[in-house]
Amino acid sequence: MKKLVTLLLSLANVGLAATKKNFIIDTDLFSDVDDAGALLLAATSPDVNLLAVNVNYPSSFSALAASALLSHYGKAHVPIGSPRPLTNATFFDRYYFDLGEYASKVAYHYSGGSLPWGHADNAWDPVALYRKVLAEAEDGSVTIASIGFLDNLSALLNSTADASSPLSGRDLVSLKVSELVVMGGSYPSGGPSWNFFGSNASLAAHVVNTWTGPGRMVFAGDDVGKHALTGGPLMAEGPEADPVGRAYIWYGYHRPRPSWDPLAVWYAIHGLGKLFEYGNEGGSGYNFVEADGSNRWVADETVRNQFFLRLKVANETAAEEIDRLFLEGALLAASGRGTERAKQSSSLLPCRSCHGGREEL
Ligand SMILES: *[C@@H]1O[C@H](CO)[C@@H](O)[C@H](O)[C@H]1NC(C)=O
Ligand SMILES: *[C@@H]1O[C@H](CO)[C@@H](O)[C@H](O)[C@H]1NC(C)=O
Ligand SMILES: *[C@@H]1O[C@H](CO)[C@@H](O)[C@H](O)[C@H]1NC(C)=O
Ligand SMILES: *[C@@H]1O[C@H](CO)[C@@H](O)[C@H](O)[C@H]1NC(C)=O
Ligand SMILES: CC(=O)N[C@H]1CO[C@H](CO)[C@@H](O)[C@@H]1O
Repeated sequence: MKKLVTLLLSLANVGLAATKKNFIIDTDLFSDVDDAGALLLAATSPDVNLLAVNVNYPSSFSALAASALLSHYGKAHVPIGSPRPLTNATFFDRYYFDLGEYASKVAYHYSGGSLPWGHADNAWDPVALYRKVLAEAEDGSVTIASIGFLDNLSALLNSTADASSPLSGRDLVSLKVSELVVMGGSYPSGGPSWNFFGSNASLAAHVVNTWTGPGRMVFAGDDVGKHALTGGPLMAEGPEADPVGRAYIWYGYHRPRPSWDPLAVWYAIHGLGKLFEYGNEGGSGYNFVEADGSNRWVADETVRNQFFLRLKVANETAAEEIDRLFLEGALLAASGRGTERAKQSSSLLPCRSCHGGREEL
């Protein structure tokens, strides 16, 4: 184990020397746990320079959980935005009466980072945060991974000059953003998709239908991660007190989950790589979102900066890659500065409580 950890650390250090992608994540981190997995990937990837995390669901626990996770994985300094007004909503599975809640638990037991427990009010306004980090970034250097609702991005596009930049939100995006990766929709077409209608479908339509280049907009549809079930090895073999491992247990009671957000973030980090290919033949056309959150791909030879993803490997192969990275990231955090905190959390949370959940199912 020690050798493995040393190897991982040295790999991470090699990564530091290479160019890292400037990255912003926009996440709901509330009604599904795969957002937490996606944050683990981004926070522990040697290829990512995480500039900011915007939360697009107004629960204070979502913002606090984002802070706790970033802090655990060594990214305590990353600023976090949250929509207002904040609520104290907690997830309740009113559809299946089956899934559990994780955000408040992660927020409390792993409290840390820029928004420790009790300090959700200090979260940035998402648009102000977007504008600040975009204005400070090199031109054409920023990747945004949208793994939840698109409300904040709509507000960013509509924003006007402020202290950070004299540019409009749309001009700032054109100048700074090289790629927007959007998890949501069905390709080439399909009915209402959760990330498009779950908050405000007209805002999702606004972002997708009026996005301006030259940056690319790439869609990871609902089909991409649906059958790639992950989290199993992290729950079973990961560090006992890893917060994302815990979150998967609290949410799914030891059952793995689809990898919608982790696979979207994997693409945002690595590009097509060994997992993906573009699904739109010839790389042309554009996505159109309707007012109800359904969508369709429109053929248009003149539009060349929009793409949708298909897995080019088996679901199981994609899942193995995500599971491998979950474990690597969790081990790195547990071996480094995370150790003390992990021990502390472990004593706070006797593991019996989580195994109890499984037995009751
Ligand atoms: C949420 O809970 C905190 C801590 O109990 C409290 O200070 C705050 O007023 C609550 N916010 C809302 C909107 O109820
Ligand atoms: C941004 O402006 C569009 C119209 O141009 C509007 O439909 C949308 O609701 C606005 N977004 C927000 C977040 O207010
Ligand atoms: C969607 O957002 C817009 C702009 O903020 C707002 O005017 C509209 O009422 C919202 N629609 C729903 C269904 O909440
Ligand atoms: C993933 O699994 C689904 C459901 O079994 C199947 O329809 C799909 O073709 C699989 N995808 C890949 C890339 O193997
Ligand atoms: C500053 C700003 O406009 N923030 C917005 C982020 O998006 C939500 C949803 O539209 C708005 O309520 C916030 O005002």
